[in-house]
Amino acid sequence: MKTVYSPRHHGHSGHVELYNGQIVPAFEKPERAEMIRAAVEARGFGATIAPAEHGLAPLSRVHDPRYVDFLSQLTELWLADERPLPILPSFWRAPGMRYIEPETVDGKLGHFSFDAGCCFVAGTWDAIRASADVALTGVDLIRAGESSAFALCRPPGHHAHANAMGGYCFINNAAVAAQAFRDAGAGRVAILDVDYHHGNGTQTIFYDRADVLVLNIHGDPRQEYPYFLGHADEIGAGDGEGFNGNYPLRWGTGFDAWGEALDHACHRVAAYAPDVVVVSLGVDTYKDDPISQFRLDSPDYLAIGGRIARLGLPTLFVQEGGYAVEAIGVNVANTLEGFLQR
Ligand code: OKP
Ligand code: ZN
Repeated sequence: MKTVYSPRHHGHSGHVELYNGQIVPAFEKPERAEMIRAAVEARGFGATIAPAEHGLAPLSRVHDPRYVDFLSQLTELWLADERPLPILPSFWRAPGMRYIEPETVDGKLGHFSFDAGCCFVAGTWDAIRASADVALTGVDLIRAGESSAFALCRPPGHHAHANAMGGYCFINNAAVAAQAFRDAGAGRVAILDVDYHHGNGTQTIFYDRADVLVLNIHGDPRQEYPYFLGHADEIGAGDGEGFNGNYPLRWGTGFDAWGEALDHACHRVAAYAPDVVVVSLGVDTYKDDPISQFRLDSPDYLAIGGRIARLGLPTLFVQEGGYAVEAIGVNVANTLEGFLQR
């Protein structure tokens, strides 16, 4: 299994987040990707390759082009106003307010975001583009006949909506990849999101579509971020009814219950018989994750990879979260190793 990686993720660094009412260094930091790369390379799964440039067109297949424009122009717009970096949104609409894109940067920031989890620094846009190219190059590998690939994306993507950033996510790399598979001729794509947090962006993007099955195993939104989506009764709508599935689990969940949810989700994937599976691979389900509340341990990730492998389907792993930096590499590498031992 090849790994797709770009050092351009380093441009998204030195940023901050609001955490428990304090401005703190961001949990989603460059060391994460480097720990993953080191661990995966040490196991010798396959070559690490650089992403190919795919441009912005594949991003606009799942995102509003005006949102992609906004991301591409944000830093320039902010600096033109003689403001210091970083950029952090802090104004949002309440239901009942208007959906009209404001002309000024603070208004645009609120219009195109849903929380303060997306801090912009000078290299952020370049890192976002590289991250999407990493996912798209993973798609290319599988289209060229590889049975699996690992897209070491950073920043992550699964919280990003068609027209809004949030939760450390700007462009929804997994959604872009799934759409690219469809555009290349795949009839059905399944997205299995095993990150600790519900993939609200991915769910929303494909909610009314039957051609992309989206399944999420995550912290119950009654307790956990993103709070306002991810309940079990969200099954899809219109043509997409029956093609979205959520497995919300309570704080403290261990691998017994989590693994049962995975097994159920895998049966659903198998019944859907997709041409390809995209795994949104977050390892913030780990017991010592600093912002999460599940209790998976490192050997459990071998079992997760093994269960996904039993589907016997072409599989693109797309990196999402995981914030216990000292264990993130082992946990990701264990998942891939469990998959490869099929
Ligand atoms: C991104 B990914 C709640 C803080 C939530 C945002 C978490 C974003 C996670 N106390 N902060 O899904 O790993
Ligand atoms: Zn997460």
